[in-house]
Amino acid sequence: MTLFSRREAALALGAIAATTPAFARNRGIDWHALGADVKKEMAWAWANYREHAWGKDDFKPVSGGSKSFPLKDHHLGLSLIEAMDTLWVMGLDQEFVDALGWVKANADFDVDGEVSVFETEIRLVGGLLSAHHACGDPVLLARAKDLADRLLPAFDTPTGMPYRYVNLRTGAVRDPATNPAECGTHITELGTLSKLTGDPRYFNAAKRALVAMYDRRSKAGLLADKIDVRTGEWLSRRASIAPPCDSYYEYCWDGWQLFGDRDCKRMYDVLTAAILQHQVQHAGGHLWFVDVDFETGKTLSTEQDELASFYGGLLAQGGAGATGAAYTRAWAGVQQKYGILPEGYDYTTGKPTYVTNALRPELADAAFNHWLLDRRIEWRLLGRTHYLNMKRWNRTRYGYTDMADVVTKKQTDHCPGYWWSEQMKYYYLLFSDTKRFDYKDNYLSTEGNVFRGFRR
Ligand code: DMJ
Repeated sequence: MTLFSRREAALALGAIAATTPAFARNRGIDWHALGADVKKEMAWAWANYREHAWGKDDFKPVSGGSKSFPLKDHHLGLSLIEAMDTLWVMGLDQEFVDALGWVKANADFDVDGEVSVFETEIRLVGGLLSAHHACGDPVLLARAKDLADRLLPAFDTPTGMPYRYVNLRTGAVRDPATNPAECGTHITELGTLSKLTGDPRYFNAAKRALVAMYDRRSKAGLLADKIDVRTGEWLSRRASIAPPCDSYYEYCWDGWQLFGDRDCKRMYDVLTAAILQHQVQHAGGHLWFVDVDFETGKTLSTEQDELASFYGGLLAQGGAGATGAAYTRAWAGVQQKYGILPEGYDYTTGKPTYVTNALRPELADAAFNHWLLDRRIEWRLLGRTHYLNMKRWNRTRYGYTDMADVVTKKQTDHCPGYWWSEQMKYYYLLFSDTKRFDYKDNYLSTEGNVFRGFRR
């Protein structure tokens, strides 16, 4: 007696063939359930922020206190503004509406205090613009414009490279000794503002700064990490992909990705070719980037900075997928070792050089960018480990906190604003397959702010 007819058996085999690869592809993981879990954690942390620190800048999730940033003694609503587009894309709609209400009633940048031009740009101008992209409310655009107008005096220098600090009310500037990241991480925020307002001044200021830095590259094609914005003289010799240089390279690529600006693409290509030529080293089956002298290419340091772990995703975006993946895998190995990445690590000793971790999103950022490009499960798994380890070791009474020591897993009492904008969004987008996001055509800034790709 046969249990199945030939046709039924063929159908059953077909069904197995059709379902097994999908199951194998997913490694038996319910990714959408994981996305729902990220949303639940976001909603829980948000409710606590709302109860204990509503409208404050950085939240202290152990004590329920807060800390102002980027102003010294005055809160601008940093975490709230950073969280907005993440709330929206997760479908936490009431929370988003409440935050929008706060911005309308309370966001006021007319303060006699000094801010970092870079931090204010990427977090606050960017946060307001991505929230505007999510809902289209003109007040968000007006606030972003008002704030950007207060930053613009910093760009008024002989070279076009901005001072590091500006007073939001008086426009007084301070500290001409800048670096690639602080000089060149403006074009997507200011360019978006130009696009939305029709006023080219914003884009032009940002591009002038980007080009001014590029034009001062060495014959080897490398940038050093300190420069005087008044004279354009280099003040250091160190070339690095880590801070304070990291997002300069990101924004050369991004100027191309978001606006199709060919100069930006050319700058990215030239600088990246030099980095790949002079800074790559292989050790123990892994690929790393070392710091070198920007003229001679001589190695200065093999120490690795966790903040550079985003760079593999950028390389993949720019077309160097294999090198980018190799670098991200090197960092995945460090994550395997410590659970949470130490902020400093030396591959020659195999030991951390700094044991702290300020709730950093960079490896999740890389995983998300790789996955957007090639959809390999490896990147989803990497993001999942990053998330689950964070849940295990950074979760505390009212939310998520920095780590004082990744070896002993000692926590501190501080949640940086970018946590709301970056990793929580990367995890959710990586796992949820949400319909609110266009996975094929999108743009996320260095702070995880979405300027293209939301589907209302
Ligand atoms: C974020 O503010 C941005 O990603 C920035 O470019 C550098 N890193 C921090 C988070 O670690």
